[in-house]
Amino acid sequence: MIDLYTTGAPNGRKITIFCEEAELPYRVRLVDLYEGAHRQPEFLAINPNGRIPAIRDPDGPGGPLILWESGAILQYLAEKTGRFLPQSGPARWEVLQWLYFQVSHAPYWGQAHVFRLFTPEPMPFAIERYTREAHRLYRVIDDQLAGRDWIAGGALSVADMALFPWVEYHRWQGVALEDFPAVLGWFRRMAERPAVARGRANPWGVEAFGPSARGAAVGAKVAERLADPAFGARPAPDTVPATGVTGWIGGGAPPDSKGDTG
Ligand SMILES: N[C@@H](CCC(=O)N[C@@H](CS)C(=O)NCC(=O)O)C(=O)O
Repeated sequence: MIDLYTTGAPNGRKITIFCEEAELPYRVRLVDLYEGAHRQPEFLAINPNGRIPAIRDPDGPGGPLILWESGAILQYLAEKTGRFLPQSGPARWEVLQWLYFQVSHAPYWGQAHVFRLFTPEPMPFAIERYTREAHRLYRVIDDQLAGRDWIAGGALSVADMALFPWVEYHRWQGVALEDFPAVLGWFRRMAERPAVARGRANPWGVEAFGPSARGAAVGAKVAERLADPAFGARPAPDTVPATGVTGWIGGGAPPDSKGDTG
């Protein structure tokens, strides 16, 4: 049975959702980030990068396999089970393209979480930059999902499973899903799946913060921020001023621009 080193966090939920969908037996080995378990030598021996998720597959190719990085784990499990990643053809590359898109852009959403919810003092530049980028990414996904049930390859895939746990945090990112109707429809399709429901709740869901006192403190902080009317008044994509360096880097140069770095 596969050991999954994880906690209640979006990159870990990618893998619980996969295992539930693929009916692949797995066992959660809790690495509670709020307790600093990911910085302990026992876990660093598994993932020297000190991040979840990681897996240990006793039946790996040529012997037991330890693997970390959520995208690599999803691809490995998809190939191991023959599920949720086409084996060849353009659909395979489309799914991998969107999988790589997700894993390489998720940190923007992560930074939106940090700067919108967790800095001791508000940092407007960072809030603007990452809120703007969060919206831009939802626009890209919304355009792709328009007229499609799933993000890539014409069927549910590892790319959907990578995206879903991050879109679950849209409120943290200052995004209202109503502004992105194709994403909203897709999000509901995903959420209705019993396997997704099981995976997104293991070991705990987006509204929970685990058994530790620090987790409870983070949960209280999040609840306070989300209840703040100023937090809810997100900047909509076209009302965030695209000026100077912030506009150029965060929002992309306007089409008639020669590159305004002012
Ligand atoms: N690129 C990695 C990112 C993993 C990651 O950042 N995981 C977060 C939880 S979602 C984590 O372990 N954070 C611990 C920390 O920031 O110290 C992946 O996709 O697996």
